[in-house]
Amino acid sequence: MFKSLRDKFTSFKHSVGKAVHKKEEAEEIEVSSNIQISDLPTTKSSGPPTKLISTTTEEVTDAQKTPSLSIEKEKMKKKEKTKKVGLKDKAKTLILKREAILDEKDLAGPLWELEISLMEGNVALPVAEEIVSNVREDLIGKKKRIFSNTEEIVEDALKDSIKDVIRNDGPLFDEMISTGDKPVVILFVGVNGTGKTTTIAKVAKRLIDNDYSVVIASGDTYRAGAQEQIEIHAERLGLRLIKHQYGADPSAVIYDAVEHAKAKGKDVVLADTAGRMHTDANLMRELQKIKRINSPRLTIFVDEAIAGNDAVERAKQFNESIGIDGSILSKLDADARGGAAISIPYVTGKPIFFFGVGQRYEDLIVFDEDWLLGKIFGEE
Ligand SMILES: Nc1nc2c(ncn2[C@@H]2O[C@H](COP(=O)(O)OP(=O)(O)O)[C@@H](O)[C@H]2O)c(=O)[nH]1
Ligand SMILES: [Mg+2]
Repeated sequence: MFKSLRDKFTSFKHSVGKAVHKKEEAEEIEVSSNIQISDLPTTKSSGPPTKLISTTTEEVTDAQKTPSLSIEKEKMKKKEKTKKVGLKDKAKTLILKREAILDEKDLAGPLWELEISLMEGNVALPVAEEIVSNVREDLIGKKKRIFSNTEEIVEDALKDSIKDVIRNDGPLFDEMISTGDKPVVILFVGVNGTGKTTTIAKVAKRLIDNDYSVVIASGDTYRAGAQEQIEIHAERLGLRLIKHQYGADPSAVIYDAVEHAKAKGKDVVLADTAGRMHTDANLMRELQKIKRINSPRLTIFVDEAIAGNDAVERAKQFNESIGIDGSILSKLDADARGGAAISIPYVTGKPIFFFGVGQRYEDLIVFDEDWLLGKIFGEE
């Protein structure tokens, strides 16, 4: 899960680390050209001489900011200071104070590499651009203490920018179920084989565990075996399944399920539908009809993480043509890249409610930004 993104982010951290290092070296050279050998300690201080030269960076940098000061004056000042404070102490304080300021030029290479990496990790282009621009804004011009951990700073910038693109302030799935009129009708849509039916069973199990009563509508009246597949789940979970013949109008099946739920005082109707391509206008119109007749509280788009950018594009198209309230991304367990998980919320402007992470009923994870970031950045 997210291995590719994790590796790429690590490589970005290293690249920025190198840029910082290069900057340090450049400063050291500038500094050393302003210092006479007599300024250097002759005692066995920790680290090679260049390290100690670098400890005076801040002083010299400050002096450089005041061009009116002659180099001679700078040297005098430096010598005075050196006398007052013991060399070792001086080294310590100055090391702690030393800073590097990254500019656009330092980061151009690493940021370009980051954008390519994101796209290779299946992050959609506009999302990759947004992340890169957030990271750029965060890192450039900031004074970074050299002795604070560069990688940590970069990781924080990456995390913040990812949080920004996945942020959604809409109500959570559980809130939507617990509030408002019953039954809550939830329509599941998406292309074929992405995990809609399995996801419905997982969501049903979760609802039952939370003490809701559930009815399932067998709205895939098209694909051979679809009704039997969902029937098995309903039996296992002890749920009532409402179904018609194959070829029947799915709007009518779902309508019956809603009527049944109303009559029996059930809390939730989970409505399956046949998979369809977002490019098939007729089948998309069928979904519009289902929505018109049954007014689902939630229309949830289901797709598989392994489809990467295709899943992102489909999420966008389904949202534009029928309007979705959120997504569920299945098969995250089988996806090494993970870009779709970051891209879908941004591209649709709608939350991801759950991740599917396996074939068992309990392999359903409530979307949580900290969980997602933890997985991406390799914290357990
Ligand atoms: N590894 C894995 N497989 C899944 C997950 N969700 C669904 N599947 C499998 O994907 C296949 C297609 O699922 P199905 O629910 O029939 O898809 P549908 O055509 O969209 O209804 C089945 O073999 C499922 O067991 C998941 O989260 N992880
Ligand atoms: Mg199905």
